[in-house]
Amino acid sequence: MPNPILEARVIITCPGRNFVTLKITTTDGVYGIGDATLNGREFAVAAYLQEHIIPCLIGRDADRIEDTWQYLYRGAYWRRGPVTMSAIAAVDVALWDIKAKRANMPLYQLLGGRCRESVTVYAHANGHEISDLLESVAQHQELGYKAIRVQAAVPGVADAYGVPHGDKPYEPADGTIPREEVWNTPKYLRFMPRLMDAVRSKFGFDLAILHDGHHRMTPIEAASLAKSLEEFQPFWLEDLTPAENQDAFRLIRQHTTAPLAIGEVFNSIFDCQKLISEQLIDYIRTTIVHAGGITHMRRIASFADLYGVKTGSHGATDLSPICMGAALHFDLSIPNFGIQEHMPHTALTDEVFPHAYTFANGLMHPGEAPGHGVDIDETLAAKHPYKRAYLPVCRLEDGTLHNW
Ligand code: GCO
Ligand code: MG
Repeated sequence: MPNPILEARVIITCPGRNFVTLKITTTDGVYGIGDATLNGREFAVAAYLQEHIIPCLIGRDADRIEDTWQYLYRGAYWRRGPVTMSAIAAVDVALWDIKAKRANMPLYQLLGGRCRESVTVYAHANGHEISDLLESVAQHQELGYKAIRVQAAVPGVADAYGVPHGDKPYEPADGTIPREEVWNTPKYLRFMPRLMDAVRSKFGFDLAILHDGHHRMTPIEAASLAKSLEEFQPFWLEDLTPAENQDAFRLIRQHTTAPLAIGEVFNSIFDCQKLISEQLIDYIRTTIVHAGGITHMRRIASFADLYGVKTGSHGATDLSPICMGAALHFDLSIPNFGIQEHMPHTALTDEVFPHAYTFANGLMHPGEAPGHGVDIDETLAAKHPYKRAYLPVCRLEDGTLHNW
């Protein structure tokens, strides 16, 4: 029996930061929701959905998830890119939500059932000084985390990635126009071994330690960082250099056995085809929302599995709780899951998006609610309207525009 789509709507809300949600309702009254948030470019995805996708959804059979994915991907003629792929992802996740609700199953069951008991997540620790960072690592360990990302301010460098300004929790999209940060790579390269040494000396080698380079190095700088940190056995080094040129990672790989992770800004399997098939990375960090939904993420994960590459999905607070919920079902159901990023949302965001997923002892579970288990309180969402916000931009000390 077909299950035609009756209605689809975009909901934009800002419970502290902006989120875009697609809500699809079918003629039998079941609804599903998908995350469509693209930090700093929210209205581009909202307009893509409203003007170009929703008119084609009405009357389509909600059960035909793969066919709908192909229709939206191939049918647009213009392929890929963060706006297109986030819009497709929102539809895809909403349809998986509907299908799992109709089957009366938590989504991971529909995806083949669980491959593990729960999902290991990593937290963010940071500090203005190494001593603050060590304290932050200790606090996260007390919360139960077994894997922790470490970022600290670099002496003599105005702005380091991943460190809050002042005492507020870290949240980079804070400018009504983009804030300009100033960066110095050589100072960072000299500082990082000191940071890692301090962390390993205090916490030993059992704790999984991660670090994010946030695209700021050239390939040879990245190789030099990885080589210098290898002895501290990082769980991974993330986004050391941009990957528009996937070959850049071959150079890094030639110099180090430190595990490499990348992919939070990728949108499709083609962005990581060479990285994976030539085994230039160890973890692929694409997410449900920015890489075409569950349907496309399953394709990326299956491809990665052939080459011993594991997943390590992006899970920052600019991805809504809907993405987090969907990611946890995905993580539980695939064989080559590696780790999942977890940056907890604010209490208000959690209230706007009530959810079945839980955290305990460094592990998360998507819960047993039918569907992906995340909902949206539209009345509360409406009380927190969109506020324009930009991610920062980054310049070198001589004023050259760099990668943030
Ligand atoms: C991470 C990320 C993020 C991004 C953010 C940009 O590893 O969590 O690098 O924090 O900076 O998602 O919008
Ligand atoms: Mg990152």
